[in-house]
Amino acid sequence: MSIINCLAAVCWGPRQPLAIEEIEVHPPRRGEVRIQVLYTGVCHTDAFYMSGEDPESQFPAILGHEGGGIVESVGEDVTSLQPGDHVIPLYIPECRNCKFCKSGKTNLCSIIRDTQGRGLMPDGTSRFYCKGQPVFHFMGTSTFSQYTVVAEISVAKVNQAADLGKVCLLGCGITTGYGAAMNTLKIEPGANVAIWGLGGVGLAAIMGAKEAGAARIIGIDMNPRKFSRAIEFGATECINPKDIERPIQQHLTSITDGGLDYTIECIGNVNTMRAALESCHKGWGKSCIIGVAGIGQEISTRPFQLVTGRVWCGSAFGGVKGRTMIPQYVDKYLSGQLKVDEFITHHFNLNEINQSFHVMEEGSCIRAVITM
Ligand code: NAD
Ligand code: DAO
Ligand code: ZN
Repeated sequence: MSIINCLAAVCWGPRQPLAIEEIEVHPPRRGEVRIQVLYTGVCHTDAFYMSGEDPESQFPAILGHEGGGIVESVGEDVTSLQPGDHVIPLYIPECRNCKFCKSGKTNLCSIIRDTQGRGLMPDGTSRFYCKGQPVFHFMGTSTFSQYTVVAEISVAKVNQAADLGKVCLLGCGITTGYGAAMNTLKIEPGANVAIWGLGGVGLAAIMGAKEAGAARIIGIDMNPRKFSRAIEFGATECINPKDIERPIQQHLTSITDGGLDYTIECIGNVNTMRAALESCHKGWGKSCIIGVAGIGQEISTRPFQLVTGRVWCGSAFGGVKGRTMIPQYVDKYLSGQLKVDEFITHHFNLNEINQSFHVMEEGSCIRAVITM
């Protein structure tokens, strides 16, 4: 196996636009695979890292974590994948062997967490070089490159019938919202649910709540342009907190006979996280935090809210064990039971990737897909 020269969007430093560079992608080592990335989505987490506010930010780095591609080559001892396989890289691996994987209680496989958090492959080195210097990996995926190298345990092999330009989005946002409703909260038929934030993650949470048979699904967003799509996805009503004169939790408890059975925060704002918890029904209401808040932010509520039976929880990647469940989600998409195409509002080529961040910031974008 030889070094591959290809193009990648490199982040050279905080608050700088991505630069399209020719890079070297070195061959996969033991337990690794090299993937030709064909498509990638763009997510807030990429923008957050670019801002330099992420304490784990290191530069230069190749970002991206919503990819779809084809295995180009495999390293020593790789048994579950071969060249030609269609795959979705995973930012939460599934080794099936660590304490976390074996617990049956979580999807947070932690076997390569340390090196992944430091932007390196599990052996502590990088496979990317640009202008003679090593470039950091990102989230164990680095899908903003035409070729990437990832750990075998960080790869979901998916049905070749699926369009990778669509199902790449199952690598993060859609799976996260849908999975929080289905796996983390396990919403039951007839439940009343409220969802804060009607971006891609919130819409996916609505999709999950609808599939679970929720009776009432209340979508909440400060941008009323988000409402029509939320209704199409299954929200039964939408509320703009700006239109409500009293605190939103007071309004919601009054229109739902005491509060919601489930609430989901898909914004990343500690005030809406509190509102979501306090909108839950006494005795059993459960609130799930998905949104990622800024550095140093803390949540708070009166402890009595929890003493009286409300439950606060969180969800990462929808509680999904990626190697096992992403192929199932892809099959669900292929059989028409899971929306994916409906999330895509923008398409760009790799050399236009910075535009995808602009449309995300201005609020017109649910998900952009980049053709590599
Ligand atoms: P998005 O920006 O597309 O959507 C957020 C929505 O919230 C927007 O429609 C915006 O108008 C609305 N909003 C903002 N402030 C508001 C407020 N104060 N009140 C009401 N509405 C408000 O974002 P997204 O891609 O859907 O992601 C949502 C969150 O989920 C982000 O914080 C992201 O980092 C996080 N996320 C978490 C995970 C995870 O595994 N936990 C995975 C992916 C994304
Ligand atoms: O195991 O400590 C850990 C971290 C696992 C990663 C969880 C990521 C959740 C949120 C990421 C934002 C979206 C990409
Ligand atoms: Zn594990």
